[in-house]
Amino acid sequence: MTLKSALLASAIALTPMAAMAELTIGFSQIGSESGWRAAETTVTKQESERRGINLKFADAQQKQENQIKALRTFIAQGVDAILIAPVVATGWDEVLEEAKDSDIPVILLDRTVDAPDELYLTAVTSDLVHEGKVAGEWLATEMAGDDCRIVELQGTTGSSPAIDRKNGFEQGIAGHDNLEIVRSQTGDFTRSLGKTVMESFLKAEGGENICALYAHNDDMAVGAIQAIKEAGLAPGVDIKIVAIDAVPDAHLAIANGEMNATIELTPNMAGPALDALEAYLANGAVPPKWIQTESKLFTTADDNAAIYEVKKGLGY
Ligand code: GYE
Repeated sequence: MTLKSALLASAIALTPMAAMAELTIGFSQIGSESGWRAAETTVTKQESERRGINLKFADAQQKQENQIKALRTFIAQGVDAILIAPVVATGWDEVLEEAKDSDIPVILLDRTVDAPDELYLTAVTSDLVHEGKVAGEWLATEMAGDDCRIVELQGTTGSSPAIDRKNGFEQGIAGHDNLEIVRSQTGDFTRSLGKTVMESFLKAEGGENICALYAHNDDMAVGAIQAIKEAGLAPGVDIKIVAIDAVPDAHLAIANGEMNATIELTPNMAGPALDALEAYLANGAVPPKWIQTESKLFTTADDNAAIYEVKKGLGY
């Protein structure tokens, strides 16, 4: 523990709630590319307000250079800690070193980085590989040995969810020779590009030759559903659809028979992150390098209409 964090810890130890109320935290958010991302931003602001934290929010518009600029600004401002959802996995070592040199703890939210783990306090993420594997295993069970030509909409190129969810899905379908990924391309986690890329898949393969879509997030799946309908096909029936996030519109699509399964990703990464930060700053409690959030599969067997009604008011 450095002198600065020791002094801060002793100050917080004396007046824990008041000291937390004086915390200033910089949050470098990727952008608002998906409904899930918007919900994460909402929840992070709510969790900070609840704790009396002064949150400095920076939206990077999906550009790494904007996130690096934001981190340097936070460091210059001498914030007490930094939260970052890193848009891609590489290119962070230098700026994370600068934060470390300034004694500013950094916590990663929902994505990881290819950097030495001493450069960040902890990462609050789901098991991204497991999510992909659950999706693959669900499709294998659903197809029950029938042949299935699969198209895949990948997340943002170079991001840890795109890398890990692709690897996990391939693990999930491994050993099932009846399942084959015939097209795989990034839709950048957005509805619009998900629709455009699905249109290209339908044109290239012929809709009748596509059995299933695996999308790395629900927003790309929702865009693809529009493309499938415009091609005169029934999403969820002619083409099975499995994705990840469990945003309200995915539950609505499943309830309407237009999608088949989604794996839930909680938008509340900030709660566990701020709890860990509070313990670290108050008494030097070092958290594990990975705080894992749970992943839950939802299918047509669940009451998706009711779940939609509950979730639609939660900041998505
Ligand atoms: O699945 C997607 C967002 O980083 C795991 O990013 C997150 C992903 C999430 O764009 O909706």
